[in-house]
Amino acid sequence: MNSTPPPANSQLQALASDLARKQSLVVITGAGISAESGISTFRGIDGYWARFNPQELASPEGFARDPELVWRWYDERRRQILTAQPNPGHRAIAELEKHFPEFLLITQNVDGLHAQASSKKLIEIHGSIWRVRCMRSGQEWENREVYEQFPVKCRCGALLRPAVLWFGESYQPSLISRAQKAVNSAEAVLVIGTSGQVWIVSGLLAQARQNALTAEFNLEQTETSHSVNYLILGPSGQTLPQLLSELTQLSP
Ligand code: BJW
Repeated sequence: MNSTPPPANSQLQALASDLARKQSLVVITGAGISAESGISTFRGIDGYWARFNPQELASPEGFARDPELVWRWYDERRRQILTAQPNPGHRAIAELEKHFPEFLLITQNVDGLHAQASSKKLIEIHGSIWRVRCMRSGQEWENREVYEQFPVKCRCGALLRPAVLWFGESYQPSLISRAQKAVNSAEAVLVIGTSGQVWIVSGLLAQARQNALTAEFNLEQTETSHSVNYLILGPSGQTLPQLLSELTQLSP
């Protein structure tokens, strides 16, 4: 077995040493954190939006026009996620939570992999692919079925929809205010595996304390990169465990 530690990365060491002095951390994640679990991202050449039209599949208007098409896409994703496992990046974030008295993970992902990796202080700001909502009553519940007939209907006869946040829909006020409060008081904010194209990332970062430490983890530079203190390039399934290992050496 090769027990050689990963090569030292001075950026990661410097970030870990800054984080070791902080009491509060907010982590914001996007589809990139789940890419190494085999789940597709949205943007980029391999992303969903290169193959599908977001207005057709992820908007209330698209659902009203063709609920069967939308359900077939969500059902395909449910099947893919069912066989996926959290990767070392998800697990490193669950461990990071234990290092900070104040901590919040805000994920845009609907796949549930952070919870599966044992993250506890977690907001799924775009909802969950494992919840459904009745279009008549507005009631929501957890549902892990893989369907055979589309569109999916409620027992009351009305359509069910995935309980996720589509384009043009508003964030749930209680979730957004919890996220904003945590970001406002956080001493450090990490933004991981997101293109930052959806408002929530730039909106929350703009609210981070003036003197909060900010770091981005991504495969490539994004529109967020110019405004952060640290840019850690590489697959988050590798860079996050490295960060955790550096941090654990400083504050076990
Ligand atoms: C790796 C990696 C590896 C790869 N390691 N990295 C103001 C008012 C009203 C409307 C708007 C407004 N501002 C903007 C809007 C319109 C719209 C919007 O943002 N449009 C922009 C696209 C221009 N926003 C909305 O409609 C939102 N609502 C809203 O803003 O309401 C106003 C409001 C504000 C405040 C309070 C109250 C109300 C709703 C947006 C809903 C987004 N929905 C989707 C789909 C539904 C969920 C689902 O089915 O999964 O959510 S779209 C899609 O984008 C999905 C994602 O969660 C989201 C973000 O994508 P993400 O995660 O960043 O993925 P990618 O693919 O873009 O990026 C992946 C990144 O990972 C890349 O950078 C890779 O390099 C990297 N990567 N592998 C590290 N191994």
